[in-house]
Amino acid sequence: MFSSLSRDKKGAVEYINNYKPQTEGQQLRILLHGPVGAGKSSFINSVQSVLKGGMCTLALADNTTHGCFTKQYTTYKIQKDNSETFYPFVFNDIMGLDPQRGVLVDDVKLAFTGHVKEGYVFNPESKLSEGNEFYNKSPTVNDKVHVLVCVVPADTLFSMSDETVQKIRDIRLEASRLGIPQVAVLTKVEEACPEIKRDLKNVYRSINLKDKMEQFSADVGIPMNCIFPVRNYYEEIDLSDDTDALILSALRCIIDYGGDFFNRKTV
Ligand SMILES: Nc1nc2c(ncn2[C@@H]2O[C@H](COP(=O)(O)OP(=O)(O)OP(=O)(O)O)[C@@H](O)[C@H]2O)c(=O)[nH]1
Ligand SMILES: [Mg+2]
Repeated sequence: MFSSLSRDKKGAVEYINNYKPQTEGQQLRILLHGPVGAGKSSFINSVQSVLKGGMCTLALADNTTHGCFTKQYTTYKIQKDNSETFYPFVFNDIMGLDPQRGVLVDDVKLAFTGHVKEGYVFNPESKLSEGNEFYNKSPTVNDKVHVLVCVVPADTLFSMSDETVQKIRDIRLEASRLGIPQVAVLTKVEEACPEIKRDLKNVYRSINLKDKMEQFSADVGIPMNCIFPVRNYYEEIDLSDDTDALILSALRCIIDYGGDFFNRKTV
């Protein structure tokens, strides 16, 4: 039988496959930020895995808990149907928001406005200066960030340091100032709630998770309808419809929000 879940999935995949920014050559830039080890790289890998229908490791994820693994400003593109074309949206995975050694809020702000060049290695000690070879003096619309995604782990949501929460808030405020839409992706939901570990579909019923989302929403100021619970692909070999459905609904909303901003800015 054709379940509603696989029908939804088909619809979401079609929507994403057919998505086109208004102008030819435009590209939607999605910037991921959040605490170290939150699952930012794993989320990019998960999106690619869902769209390709098999496990992918485009943005290497790390399974150690020390320091930040992602240090470079890197753009990830996803190839369409093994052809030479790419999806018209790209991801930037930024170094984690560690209170001491993480990326500087000032550098995230520079990334918003397209001033950080590909390959820049973030320096937690000092901000990217205009004289640096990785400073992009004349960013195009494609270099700018069109949607900001805050990735936070559900299982350790409330053990985040005050500094990290403050950094998330600062970054969000700057994005708001620039009119950049924001979405949050709550990862590791199965680690946060035993009922979800038992069955991922309980994501929609879990009071426990809803409480966490509400608290997080109040802490950082992202509305509930912009917070998406997901479980990333990080060790399984086989894809599952339930996991896919969560990742796809997050991605669909990210694209929608980003697209709105993009069209508004360029019309
Ligand atoms: N259980 C569980 N583990 C996850 C999930 N997503 C990521 N992980 C694990 O969390 C660890 C960190 O994931 P990464 O994707 O490297 O995290 P990151 O946010 O890119 O980290 P930095 O680049 O260091 O800032 C890895 O061991 C992943 O396997 C998830 O949804 N559930
Ligand atoms: Mg990473």
